[in-house]
Amino acid sequence: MTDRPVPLDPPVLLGAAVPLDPAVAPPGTRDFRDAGGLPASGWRADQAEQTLVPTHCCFCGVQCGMYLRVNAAGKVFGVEPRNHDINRMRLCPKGINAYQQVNHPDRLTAPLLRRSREEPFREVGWEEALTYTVEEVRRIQREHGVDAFGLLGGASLFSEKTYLVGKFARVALKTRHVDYNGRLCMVSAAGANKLAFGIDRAANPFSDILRTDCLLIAGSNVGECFPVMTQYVWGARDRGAKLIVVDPRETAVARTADVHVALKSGTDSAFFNAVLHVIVQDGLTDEAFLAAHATGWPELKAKVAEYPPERSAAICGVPAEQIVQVARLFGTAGRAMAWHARGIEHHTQGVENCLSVINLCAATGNLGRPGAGYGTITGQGNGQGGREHGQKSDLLPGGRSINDPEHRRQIAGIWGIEETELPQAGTSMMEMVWQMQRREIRGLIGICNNPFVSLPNYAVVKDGYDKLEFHAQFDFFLSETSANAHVVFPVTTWAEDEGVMANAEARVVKHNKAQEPPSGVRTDTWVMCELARRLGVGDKFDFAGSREVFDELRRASAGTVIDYYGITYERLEETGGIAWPCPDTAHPGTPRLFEDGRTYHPDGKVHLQVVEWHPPADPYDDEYPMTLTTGRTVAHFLSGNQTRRLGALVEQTPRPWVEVHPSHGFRNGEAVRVVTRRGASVLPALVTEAIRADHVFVPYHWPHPVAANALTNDALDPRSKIPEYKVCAVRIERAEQLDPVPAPPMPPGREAYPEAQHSRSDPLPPTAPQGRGTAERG
Ligand SMILES: Nc1nc2c(c(=O)[nH]1)N[C@H]1C(S)=C(S)[C@@H](COP(=O)(O)OP(=O)(O)OC[C@H]3O[C@@H](n4cnc5c(=O)[nH]c(N)nc54)[C@H](O)[C@@H]3O)O[C@H]1N2
Ligand SMILES: Nc1nc2c(c(=O)[nH]1)N[C@H]1C(S)=C(S)[C@@H](COP(=O)(O)OP(=O)(O)OC[C@H]3O[C@@H](n4cnc5c(=O)[nH]c(N)nc54)[C@H](O)[C@@H]3O)O[C@H]1N2
Ligand code: SF4
Ligand SMILES: [Mo]
Repeated sequence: MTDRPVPLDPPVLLGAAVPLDPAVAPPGTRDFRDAGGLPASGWRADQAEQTLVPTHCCFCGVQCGMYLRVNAAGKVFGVEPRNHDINRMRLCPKGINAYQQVNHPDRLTAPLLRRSREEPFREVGWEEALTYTVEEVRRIQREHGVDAFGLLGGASLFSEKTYLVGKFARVALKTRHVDYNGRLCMVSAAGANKLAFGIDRAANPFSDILRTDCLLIAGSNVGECFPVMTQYVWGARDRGAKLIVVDPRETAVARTADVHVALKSGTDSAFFNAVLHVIVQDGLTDEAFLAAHATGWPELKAKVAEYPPERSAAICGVPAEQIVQVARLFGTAGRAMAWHARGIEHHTQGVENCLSVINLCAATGNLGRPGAGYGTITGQGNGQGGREHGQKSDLLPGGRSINDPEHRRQIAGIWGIEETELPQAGTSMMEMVWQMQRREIRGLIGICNNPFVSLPNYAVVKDGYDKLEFHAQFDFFLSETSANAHVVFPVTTWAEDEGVMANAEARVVKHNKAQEPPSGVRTDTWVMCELARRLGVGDKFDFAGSREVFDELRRASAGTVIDYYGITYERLEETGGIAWPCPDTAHPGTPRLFEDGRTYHPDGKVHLQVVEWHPPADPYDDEYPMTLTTGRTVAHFLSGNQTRRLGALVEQTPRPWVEVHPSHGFRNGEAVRVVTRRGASVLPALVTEAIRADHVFVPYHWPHPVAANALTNDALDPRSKIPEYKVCAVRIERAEQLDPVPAPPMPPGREAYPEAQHSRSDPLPPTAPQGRGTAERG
């Protein structure tokens, strides 16, 4: 922040050694050469009438720019690199293959309907599907009350659609029960950000990574999950920055780190408290910064005094010297930065874990300066934007609280309803499933989520959904969840509509429409507006498309912390992206927060929070002595409904596996039964020294019977309500037969996939990039 002397930037060398130059284009502040849809100069189509449409990848929170290639018939058929300043031409395996979804033979092209789960689906017309849905909404709400119908949204939707999900729930369905899949993803970080800073977004742009002297990455497999972001990490390394990685596994990025802290899952807050303990002891805190800009320091200081390195070393299963080493590297760096992701957030103490990292940055004065700061790496393409405008059960547009009378009045005014008509806060996604089990929620619409693969404790999830009297899903491919529904609405992919997403830097980017949807397919926006019209509130949903919704969203966010008012489609196209808050159309956006020394709390201070470590929810005993942790692999995305259908990605990674340390005596590829208190799966072993001997790891992109989520625990963080995906108690056993990998569900009348999908290396597990295999060495 400003009153601390800001060292002059070391000159950033231009040229081959620095892959990305932060001086060229801090987001949203400079002209953006690549705007306006023009391909690189000198490019000429090699086919008549072929065009390139500038847009962004649909998958992760990096939001790489790309061009979609469109042929003379107006169909997307390929991808071209785009020199957007986020990614400078680069794309990862998912980004390169993303276009194949658009004209994929598995696309849903007609609504599917059945009145009971005993019947097969029939393809029906839109009229029948919409009429039946509205009848069921009315019946369930008449018989059991408005709150007996729920809505679950998603953060792969454009922000316009996420805004509509929140409005559709409150104004058309009039229910309190609306939530979304970001609840499974970033809510712990969101909770911590709001408590500490009064604003929920990363504090610094990616380009600041290039300017830091010490980069700490906690609980993120950047190399596989945000592959293009690694360019920023290597850029920082080229300048000599130190790298610290905190992860029970030696991921690709961890392998190159100065310090890799391979702690036990579920112990991060004990670790970070001890790091701060040493920083205090060594006099490395920034007392001037703390006095001027923070509250709660005396209490926090007293708490971390209870975490000497020896105590935390025992909890975390790492050497005490490593804690001291991390403290000295971070505490003595001129500018230090911390980024984290789900590894520290998917815990019953997810909020505390994030707070313990914020405490570290604030106590060392590392906030609000180039190269000094803090960020959570948001996961889904619109993981950031998806949490801003009201699809979360307790939020209204602009991050307003649904519990705040003034906020309620403001939004009721914009929506043209009485404040008293606005429902109160609902519950979280997993709690809604428990309510389905208890038949408190009897009808549900799901838009952009696949809980049968992605929610924890599959047996509970299946039971909850099976108890629904009516269930509709919107998707473009038939997911495991949609395949269990009564109605499936076929909707557009990201390439068939326009709209915005906000990436992990809170930079709002514009996605453009590259082709017309296949016949029979509608946008999520159209379906929500049409259902609203039939529910009698069409006047409140009179939107021709994304642009009209965006204009209402801008107005609804004006004057809030999450201010989009100054962001227009035209400006996004000109600039390549604008970071909010952006209060007026002349405002350049806010790539870096807190530069003026103020947070977004009324007192302008960082509110430091005392953090206490507690053990994970699932206890260890003789039957379940080890730790299961779950996460991702580079080739697949989330529930896999999008990527398990793309040939190259399936070939790269056809099936899940279990990563085990060589000390357990398994051979590579051998069948291992992974057993928890909730279920069991038999998976091939990937034998590797890159995981703690007391841990196993399973990637989660596949359904039952090879679902990681048949094993995981549905315990929730009491504040953020995020499930504890990253740690539960487990045992492993030698088994005979691998469990089969089910083929993706198909709509009626289409040729199904063969029972199991093979790659050239099947049945051996693929060598994960982080998998430091040892089997070859005997
Ligand atoms: N290829 C690919 N990329 C993706 C996605 C995808 O599905 N596939 N999904 C996107 C989304 S929505 C998200 S949320 C992000 C997720 O991105 P990440 O959070 O980076 O990915 P994960 O694999 O969930 O977990 C990250 C790391 O946490 C470690 N970990 C486990 N337990 C602990 C712990 O207790 N403490 C610490 N410090 N680390 C721990 C794991 O070993 C793992 O390496 O990725 C995004 N990008
Ligand atoms: N064990 C374990 N489980 C986890 C995690 C973990 O680390 N471990 N990670 C969690 C995390 S971080 C996340 S984010 C969740 C994700 O969980 P989900 O959101 O359930 O997973 P997705 O695969 O993103 O599901 C999105 C569905 O919507 C569809 N879709 C995509 N775009 C659109 C669109 O524009 N409109 C509509 N209508 N549909 C669309 C896709 O085809 C897909 O079927 O999983 C969580 N589950
Ligand atoms: S890094 Fe993320 S945004 Fe970029 S191409 Fe890969 S999945 Fe898409
Ligand atoms: Mo996520």
